Amino acid sequence: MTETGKPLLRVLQGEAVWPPPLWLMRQAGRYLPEFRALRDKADFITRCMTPDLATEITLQPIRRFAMDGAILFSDILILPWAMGQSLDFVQGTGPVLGAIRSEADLARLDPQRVADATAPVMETLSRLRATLDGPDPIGAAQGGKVALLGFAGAPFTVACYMVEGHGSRDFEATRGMAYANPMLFDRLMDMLTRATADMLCAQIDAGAEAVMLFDSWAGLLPPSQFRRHVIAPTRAIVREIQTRRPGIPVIGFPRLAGVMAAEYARDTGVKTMALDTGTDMAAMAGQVPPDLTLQGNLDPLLLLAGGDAMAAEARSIRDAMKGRPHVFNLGHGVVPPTPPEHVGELVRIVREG
Ligand code: 1CP
Repeated sequence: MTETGKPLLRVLQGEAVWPPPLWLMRQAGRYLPEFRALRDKADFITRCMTPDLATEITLQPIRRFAMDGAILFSDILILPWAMGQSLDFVQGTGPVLGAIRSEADLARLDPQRVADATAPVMETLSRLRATLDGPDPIGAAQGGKVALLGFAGAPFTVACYMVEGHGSRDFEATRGMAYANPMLFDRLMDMLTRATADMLCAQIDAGAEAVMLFDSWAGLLPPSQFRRHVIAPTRAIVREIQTRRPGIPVIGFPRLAGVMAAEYARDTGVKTMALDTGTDMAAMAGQVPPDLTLQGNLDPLLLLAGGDAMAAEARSIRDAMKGRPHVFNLGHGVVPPTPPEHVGELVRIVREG
C-alpha cells in the first residue's frame, strides 16, 4: 500500500474524499475499558515512555473502530518533561509542573536532553508504523489504510502549563509574564519553538506521516498577542518542517481562535486547520482557500449523548463539507464518560456516505 492510498493522507494533502476520513481527538483514553485496565498498571509518564504500553494504547481504538488515523499516545507536556522540568500527573487534579517564573528557572531547562529522553516515544512510533502498514496478526492494520499521526503542543499552549505550573481557566501568570517580562517569555517561546520543530522532525523520521500542533489555549490571547505567540511560532515550526521534511502535512488547532482563525489559516502555512466546537465550519470554509483542509468539529458532548441528535449533527457537518477537503473529527477531545458504542455509531454514520 502506497502512502497516497491512505484516505486521511490524501485529504491532508488537500484532496476532497467522500465519505470523509475520520479520527477523534483523545480517541485512546478513559472511555475505553481496555484503556482503564492498562491505566492501573503504570502511571501516565510510564505509559507514555514504555513502547509496549504506548503502542497498545494507541492501537486500542483502531482495533475497535477502524478510524482512518492513529494518534500517538503521549502528551504535549512530555516536551517540557524531556527538557528537565518536573512533571507529575496527579489523579483528579491533572498535570503539576515546577513553574518557570525566572531566568534561573529557565536556565535549568536543557533542550539538548530531549532527543535522548524521547527515544522511547520514537520507538513507539516506529513500532506503530510497522504494525499499521504490515500484515495484520492483531487486527490493527485495517489493510494498510490507517495513517499515523504525531503531535506536539504549540509553543504558547505548552508555555501556559510551564509557567503556570498546572492547568487553569485563564493562565493569568503566563499571560502576565508575556506582558511584564517579554524578554523572559520570548526566550521560553523561542526555546519551545526550536525544540518542537526538532521533536516533530524526529517523530516524522520515526514513522509519523502527518503531525498536529495543539494550541488549546490560543483563544486566550488578544489579536496582537495572538499574532506574536500563536501565528509567528506556528509559522516558524511549519517552515522548518517544510524545509527539513518536505511533503509532511501539519494540522494546526488554534482552539477558540474565533475571528483570528482565518488569519491563522492564511499566515501559518498549515495544510489543515482543526476547528473547535464553537466554529461554524461552513462559514469558515468560505473564508479560507479551497484546498485548505478543515478538520472537525462535532461537539464531544453530543458524542456523549448519542442518539438521533448526534446522528443528525454528524451528518450535517459531513454533508456541509462535501466537495472540499474535510477530516471528520470532534471539536475537542472525547470525554471520559462517553459510551464506546456511541463512538462505533458515529464511525458508522460518517462512513455511510
Ligand atoms: O492518567 C491519565 O490517563 C491522564 C489523562 C491524559 C491522557 C489520556 C492526559 C493528561 N493526556 C492524555 C493523552 C493525550 N493528551 C493525547 C493522546 C492521544 C489521543 O488523543 O488519544 C493528546 C493528543 C493529548 C494532548 C493534550 N494534553 C492537550 C491538547 C489537546 C486538548 O485536550 O486540548 C492538552 C492541553 C494536554 C494537557 C493535559 N494532559 C493531561 C491532561 C488531563 C491535560 C489537561 C490539563 C488541564 O488543562 O487541566
